[in-house]
Amino acid sequence: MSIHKAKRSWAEPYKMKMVELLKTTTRTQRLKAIQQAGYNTFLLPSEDVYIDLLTDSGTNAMSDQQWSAFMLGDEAYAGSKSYFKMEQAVRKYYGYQYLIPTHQGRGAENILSQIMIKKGQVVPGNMYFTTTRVHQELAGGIFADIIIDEAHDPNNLHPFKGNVDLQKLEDLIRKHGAQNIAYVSLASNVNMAGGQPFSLENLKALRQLTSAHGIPIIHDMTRVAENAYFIQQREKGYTKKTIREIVREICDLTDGATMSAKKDALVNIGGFMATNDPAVFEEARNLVVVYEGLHTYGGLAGRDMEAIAVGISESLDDHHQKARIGQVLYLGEQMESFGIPIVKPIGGHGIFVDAKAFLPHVPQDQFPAQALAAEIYKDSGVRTMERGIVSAGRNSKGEHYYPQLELVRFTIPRRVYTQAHMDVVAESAAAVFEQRKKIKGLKMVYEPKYLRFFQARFEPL
Ligand code: P70
Repeated sequence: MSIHKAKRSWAEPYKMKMVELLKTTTRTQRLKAIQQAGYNTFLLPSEDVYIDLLTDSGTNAMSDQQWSAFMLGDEAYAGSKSYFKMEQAVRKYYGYQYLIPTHQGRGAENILSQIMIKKGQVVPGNMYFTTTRVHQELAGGIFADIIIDEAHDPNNLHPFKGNVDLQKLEDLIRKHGAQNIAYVSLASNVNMAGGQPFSLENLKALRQLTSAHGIPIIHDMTRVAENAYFIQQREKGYTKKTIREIVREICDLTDGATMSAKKDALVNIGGFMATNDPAVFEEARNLVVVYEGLHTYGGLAGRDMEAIAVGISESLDDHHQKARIGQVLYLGEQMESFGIPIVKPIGGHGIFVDAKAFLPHVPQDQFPAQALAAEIYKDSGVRTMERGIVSAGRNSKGEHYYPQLELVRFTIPRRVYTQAHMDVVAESAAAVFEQRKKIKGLKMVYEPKYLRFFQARFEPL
């Protein structure tokens, strides 16, 4: 055997042409910064952050092709050429016929929810997402979680934790009647479950069940390419299919979609709503002018729509996804080797640390994930995000939802950080893990009415 033991590593299918310099901070500076931020990483100035793993949303590095497409942006108020390019990309790669651009995902969620939900209707979904649920509720809908139970268990190794539990959906249909179900809100690569995919087998069965009852499927396709990668890796019959083919098959099994293009589609801003239903399109075209802008730009600049069109195509490249999810896997395996409890299987867009297992001595109403995110920042300037009780918010009676998953998300932007950055992150998490017994909970001292996690403030107990 030769000295390199026949090891064949893979690497990113791109190289760097420009870099952004980062500031390093001292521990004293970080202690002050997190205190001033009310122990909420959303309130830290990014200048005080070294490695920013708050989100993969809008934080991706665009390619030279995307940047050059920027220069082709047609900034006409009406009928922009760039709109037609984006429409063409959505039709070609996703198969949806009608496109309404929006400033980002939640703009699309607002319009779609207003059109498709009647007051009092139930909206079943494969786990809640914060902005999605808030728009469903503002439109008078009642969210019902129909994800499989395995998704709520961080240690369960089910390969498709994003799957819908069809029995739960059938029970809802029986209880409320199909006419009282607005649609099934189906997210690909479920964010709050840890970036976990559904299988095509499950989606096909869901399609059968919903078609039998005339219930539409609305696809939150924010991370559909990542879901397709897992199907390619894990599902029987799909190993030889391309991500592009799998994505198309997923979209073809649904009736419409909302998307935050800030994730999969590799841009810094943008989103859309898409549908195959001309009546829904008609209404959306009416509503979008109230909230976003004319239906051929929906709050985006022409250059943004150009970059989205290119980004959609780049996101479906098999090598791109292998490197993207490969980097997440690398970080997760490093953390596991240090004994840090994380959600398994390792998901698509980040590593989700199990704060309940990390800090078993901190009760959930003392916000263990929030406290842990603050500790990680103090240790190394790495910024992460709480995805637990603070994110879950309160129910209509004003009580906290107590989600089973109490997580800290280490989210990886696409094409931004190196393997060495991942080493620094894993080592910081390990250093905090060694000191875990000394970490205390927090109390909330300011709570906003909507999506409280963004602006809530805390103090140490
Ligand atoms: C994140 C971001 C956004 C998102 C999403 C899914 C599955 C819709 C949207 C909304 C940003 C975020 C949002 C709320 C709380 C924290 C962070 N997710 N559906 O970091 O899209 O942001 O473009 O309006 O993941 O996960 P947009």
